[in-house]
Amino acid sequence: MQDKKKLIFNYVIDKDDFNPNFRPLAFGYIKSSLEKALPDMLNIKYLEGSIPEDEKADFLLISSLSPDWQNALTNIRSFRANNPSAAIIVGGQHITQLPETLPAEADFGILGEGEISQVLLVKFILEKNQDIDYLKTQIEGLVFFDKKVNEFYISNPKRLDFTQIPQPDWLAENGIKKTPYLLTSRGCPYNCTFCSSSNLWKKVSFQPAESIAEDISYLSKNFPKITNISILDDLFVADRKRLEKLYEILKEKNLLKRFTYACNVRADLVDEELCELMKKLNITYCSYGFESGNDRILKLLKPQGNCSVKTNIKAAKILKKYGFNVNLSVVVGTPTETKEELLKTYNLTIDLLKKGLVNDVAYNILTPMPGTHYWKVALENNIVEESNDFQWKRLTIFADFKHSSFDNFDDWLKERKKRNSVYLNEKYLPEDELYEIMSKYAKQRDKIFDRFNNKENRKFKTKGLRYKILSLFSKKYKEKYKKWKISKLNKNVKIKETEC
Ligand code: B12
Ligand code: SF4
Repeated sequence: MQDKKKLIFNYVIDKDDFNPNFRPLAFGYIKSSLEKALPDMLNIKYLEGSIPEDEKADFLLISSLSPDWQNALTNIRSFRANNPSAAIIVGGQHITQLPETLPAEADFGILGEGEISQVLLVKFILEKNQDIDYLKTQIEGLVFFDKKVNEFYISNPKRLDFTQIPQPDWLAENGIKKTPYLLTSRGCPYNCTFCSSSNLWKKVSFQPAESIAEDISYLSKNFPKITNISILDDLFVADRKRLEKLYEILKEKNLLKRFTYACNVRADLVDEELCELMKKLNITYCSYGFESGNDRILKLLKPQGNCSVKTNIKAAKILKKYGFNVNLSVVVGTPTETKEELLKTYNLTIDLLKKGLVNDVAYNILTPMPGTHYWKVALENNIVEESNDFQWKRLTIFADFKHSSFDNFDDWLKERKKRNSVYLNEKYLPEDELYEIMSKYAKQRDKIFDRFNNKENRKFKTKGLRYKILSLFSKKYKEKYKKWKISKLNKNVKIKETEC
C-alpha cells in the first residue's frame, strides 16, 4: 500500500477574534469529501491560526475570510519557504470574492463550494498530472496563474446540490471534540447592500428536510452532552414548507425535544404562523437584522422585501410573545447617515431592550466586505484596495455587543483604533463623534443587562433555597439541589453558600 500523503487544513483566524469552541464547518465538509473520494490516501491534520515554522506536509489547504487575509498570506509564505515542493490550495470566502489576490507562493485557489473541485484537484496533483487543459475543462471554480499566457486563469464555480455534498465530519480532530454546528442551506434569497452572502453563493440551495433530520439524528447519537445547536444558515426560515416537513420527520423520529436551536430570521418574514412552527421545532434563540431605526437607511441597506421600522418592531413583539430569546443586529455608520438618524436607532433599540422585547443588540459599524455594494463604494473612494498590500485587518472589529470577547466598550474601541478599522461615513458623522455616541449607549445597555441579571440572580437563588429545604425531605429534590449547585458553578453566579 502507498504511503499516505500528509495534508494540512489551516483555518486562518487571529487568536484575538477566535471563539475557542468553534471549529469551522468548512473543515468538516472538506475533510469528509476528501476522505470519501480518496480513501486511505491522505493523512489530514487540522491547524488553527499560524503554522509552526517546522511544519512539513505534502498539501496545505488554507481557508480564509477577508479580514484574515494578511495572516493567510503570512502562513502561505512561511509554509512555502519550508515546503518548496508541497501543493498549496487556497479556499474560502476571501479568494472566492477576490481570486486575483492569489499570491505567487500558492498554486491554486478554489472558488465557492470546495467539496467537488478540491477532490478533483488533489487527485490531479497526487497523480502528477501535468495536463493544464484537464484543469481548465474538468475543474470548476478554479484560479491559478497561467505562466504560459502570463495571466490568471479563473473559472466560475458551480453551485452544488446538497445531494452531492457528503455529511460533514463533526467528530473530534486532534483529540478535541468541539461544539457541532449545522448548515442546512447555502446562500440567501435577498441581496442586502452590506452583506456578501448572495455574491458568494449566487443562488440559494436548501438541504432537504429528510437529510437535515439524518444529521440531527447523527449529532444526537455522537454528541450526547450537547443540548443546543446553532444553525449557521443565513436565513434558516426562508423555506417554510421545508421546516414543516422537518417538524413532521423529527416528530416521527422522536427527536423534536433532543436539541434546542439558534437560527437567523428576517423581520419581514416573522408572523404568528412562523413563530408557531419555530416553537414546535424547539428553536429557542433567534436573531435578525434590525439594521436601523430609519426607513431611509433601511431602504439603502435592504432594498428588497419589506423591512421597515414598523416591521422591525412588529417582529420583536411577535417573537417575544412566543418566548424566544431575541437578538438584534444593527448597522451604524451607513454612508449618509446623520447624527439624528443614528440617535433614533439607538433610542429605539435601547427602548426595546428596556422593555424586555429583545435580549441583546449588536451594533456593527458598516464595514465594506468584498463582493458587496459598499465594497465598490469604498474602492471608488480609495478607502480600500484589491491588493495584497492592503491592510486586511482594517475590515475587522466592527461589532460591539454585550457578550463579545471584549470586557467593555473602551477595550473594544482601543482594538478598533489599533487596527485602524475602516469607516465610511466621515463626511456625515465624524468617526470620533460616532464613538462618543456608541460609548454613551453602551453604558446604558450595560446597565439594563446588570438590572436584568440581578433580577435573574434573585430568581435563581430563591429556586436554590427551595431545593435545599425540600432536599431534606425528598430524594427527588436532593438530585435537583445537586444539579442546581452544578448550574451555579457553570453560571458563575456570585452567591455565597450561606445565602441559601
Ligand atoms: C460562523 C461565522 C463566524 C464565526 C466563525 C468565522 C469563520 N471564520 O468561519 C465567528 C463568530 C468567529 C465569525 C466572525 C466573523 N465573521 Co463570520 N460568519 C460566520 C457564518 C455565519 C458561517 C460560516 C460558516 O461556517 N459557513 C459554512 C461553511 C461551510 O462555509 P464556508 O466557510 O464558506 O466554506 C465553504 C466554502 O467557502 C469553501 N471553503 C472554505 N474554506 C475552504 C478551504 C479550501 C482549501 C477549499 C478548497 C474550500 C474552502 O468550501 C466550504 C464548503 O462548501 C458566515 C455566514 C455564512 N452563512 O457562511 C459569516 C461570515 C463568514 N462572517 C463574516 C464576517 C464579516 C465576520 C467578521 C469579520 C465579523 C466581525 N464583526 O468582526 C468576523 C471575522 C472573524 C475572523 N477574523 O475570521 C462574513 C465574511 C465576509 C468575507 N467576505 O470575508 C460572512 C460571510 C457573513 C456575511 N454574510 O457577511 N463568523
Ligand atoms: S443580510 Fe441577511 S437577509 Fe440580507 S442578504 Fe445577508 S443574509 Fe440575506
